[in-house]
Amino acid sequence: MLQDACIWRPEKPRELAAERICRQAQRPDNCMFNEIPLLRPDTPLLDSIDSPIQLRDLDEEQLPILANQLREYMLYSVGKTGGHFGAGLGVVELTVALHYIYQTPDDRLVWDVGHQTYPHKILTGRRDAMLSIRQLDGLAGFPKREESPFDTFGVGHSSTSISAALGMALAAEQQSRTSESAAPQDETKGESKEGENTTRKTVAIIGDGAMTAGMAFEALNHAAHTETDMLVILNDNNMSISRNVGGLATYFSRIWASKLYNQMREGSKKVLSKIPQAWEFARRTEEHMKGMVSPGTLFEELGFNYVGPIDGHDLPRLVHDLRNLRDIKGPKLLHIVTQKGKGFGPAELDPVGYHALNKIEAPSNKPAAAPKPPKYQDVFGQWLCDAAAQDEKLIAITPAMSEGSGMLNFSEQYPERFYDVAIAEQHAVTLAAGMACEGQKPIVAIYSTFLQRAYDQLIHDVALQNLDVTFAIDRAGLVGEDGPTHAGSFDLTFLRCIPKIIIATPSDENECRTLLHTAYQYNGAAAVRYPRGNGVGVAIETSLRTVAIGKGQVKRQGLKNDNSVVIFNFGTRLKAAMEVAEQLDITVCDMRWVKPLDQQLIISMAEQHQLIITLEENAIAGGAGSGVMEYLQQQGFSTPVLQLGLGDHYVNHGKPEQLLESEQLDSKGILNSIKMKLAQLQANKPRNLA
Ligand SMILES: Cc1ncc(C[n+]2csc(CCOP(=O)(O)OP(=O)(O)O)c2C)c(N)n1
Repeated sequence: MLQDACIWRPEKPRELAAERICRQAQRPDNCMFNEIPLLRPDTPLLDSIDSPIQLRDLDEEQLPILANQLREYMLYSVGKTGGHFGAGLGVVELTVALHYIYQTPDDRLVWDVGHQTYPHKILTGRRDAMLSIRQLDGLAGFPKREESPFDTFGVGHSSTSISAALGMALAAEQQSRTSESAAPQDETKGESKEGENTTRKTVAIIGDGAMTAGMAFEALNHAAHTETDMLVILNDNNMSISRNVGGLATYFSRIWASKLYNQMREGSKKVLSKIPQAWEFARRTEEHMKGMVSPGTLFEELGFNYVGPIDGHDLPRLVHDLRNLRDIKGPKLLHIVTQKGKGFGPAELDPVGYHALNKIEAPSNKPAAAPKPPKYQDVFGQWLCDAAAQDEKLIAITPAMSEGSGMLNFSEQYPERFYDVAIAEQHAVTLAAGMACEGQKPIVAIYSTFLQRAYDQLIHDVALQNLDVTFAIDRAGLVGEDGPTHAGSFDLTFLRCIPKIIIATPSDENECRTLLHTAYQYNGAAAVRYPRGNGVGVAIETSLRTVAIGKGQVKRQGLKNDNSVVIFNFGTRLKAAMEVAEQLDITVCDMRWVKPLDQQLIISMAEQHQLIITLEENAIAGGAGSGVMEYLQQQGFSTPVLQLGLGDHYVNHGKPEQLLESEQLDSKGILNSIKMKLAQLQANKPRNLA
């Protein structure tokens, strides 16, 4: 049966022969896969490549065969593990060409976002390890410097590649100068470090989505000014996670559409260059036309040598152009046009749906699992629609994350009040500030990790001016398989110190709705942080209700004795706290608000208990528990406090439950920590008395 279900089924049976020919690489670049292989495909050429050094030994004619096997292997491995999908398929040919032409890892490839690096990982000695990707102790889903010398720059957030590559290129120039000036004094030291290649090349690979961020343009601007030798490859697939939006996206589409014009231009140049007056006239006319449609004017004006647009799946063309560009000095930009999900039929048709893939489970006879509670992102999305129906001043803003943030329904129901601003978190926040100045009520839906990008805007543009902006902060806390680049570990810490902002931490999906509405009604900066994934399964009210700001709730009253303990829970760990409380018979408070804290509740609980536990899915350093400690200190309490949360380290990727366990934030870990603290207090008692 499994055999039957496995790999690479041709669309129609009669195409089998053609597919076989294709596999034998007589038409290697024409293969289209329509199913994910469940069994390891036959990829002999790929299997012979354990390092790009071997790849560079291949004949150019073999490269399309390799690309085809690489694509098939990637389908297989992502089917086994789940993970990012469409973006990697779109850069298979580019990845092969880059490692073929450049002397990696001496020459530096700097990938943007990094979700497209599965083919790069496969070609750089991690083929078999791909089956561990995004799993605890396995490969990371993004480039990671500790993982491989080929991963030159750790990444996960977008639009960093040009800055990082420029830094590397400038460093190469510095080192080259140093080694040149060192050479006459010491003839034996011709190079700056043993074996180091100081004329190394640097290439940044950035998508059209990532190019929309200000940071990418800051780097382009600087790169052109320095005239540094580097190549930027713009991988233009017209997609971010959703369809790419904005003037830049339109500009790129026009460039591609004007390819015909470009070809005509090249043809006429050759003819006209032989007639000087006609050439001068044509040149001026061309300058004029360039402003309208010519490829790359923008980049050329910035000071880049622009080449393209070219078909990014045409391997011979890629190899040819990269070879030429490698030997041209100065800042260059190669514009390639690719198809997200290339080579896998369903992904080509639905690139949004196939941005990432879930692990393919083999068919089983097990009864279907019970439906899960709604995801927090959808609870937010529903609240957004309901609140918008009541208040026409409501505006919703997303920096390119409309699907992930649960805003699709809203965008369809209220298109005129929905703004996808592209990957531009800083702009999203200040845009909201501007709207708030004019009396609108903007909501910025943003992942915790990406809000880090807009910290100054949050303080300087929103909070300082006391503007009425609500932040719906998704993916707060650990995020699982995406790992530390995407974990929302710090928002409570960096928000808590901002004057005037209010901060809510719902502990279930219904509280999420209620606190969102309460924050929205507050006239000022307000943040509600909620986690990735599904709710805990409580009923969700349909009404739009608010609760008191800065007031928590006693969820469970514990035993009053010499060992009495209270847990102040902030957000997602309430269920685990309640389980522990049942076992130890202790008190639990759902604090709801990190700012303002429920000071009355804190004081009364401190008076009644011998040990206070603070619990949060945020860095302990500076988090909600620190707020409790500060307040107790101010009030002169010396009740011992145990702060539970994320330690002073980055938490790697893995299943959410594994990570919670490793951070001792599951019920077992919380229980152990409390028991240990109680034992420590007991042990210290006699010593104190002695
Ligand atoms: C700063 C930041 N904001 C948002 C994201 C979420 N994100 C991941 S991939 C992606 C789309 C990137 O589009 P593009 O650069 O064109 O690459 P493609 O997926 O099309 O290959 C987005 C918005 C991110 N990684 N970093």
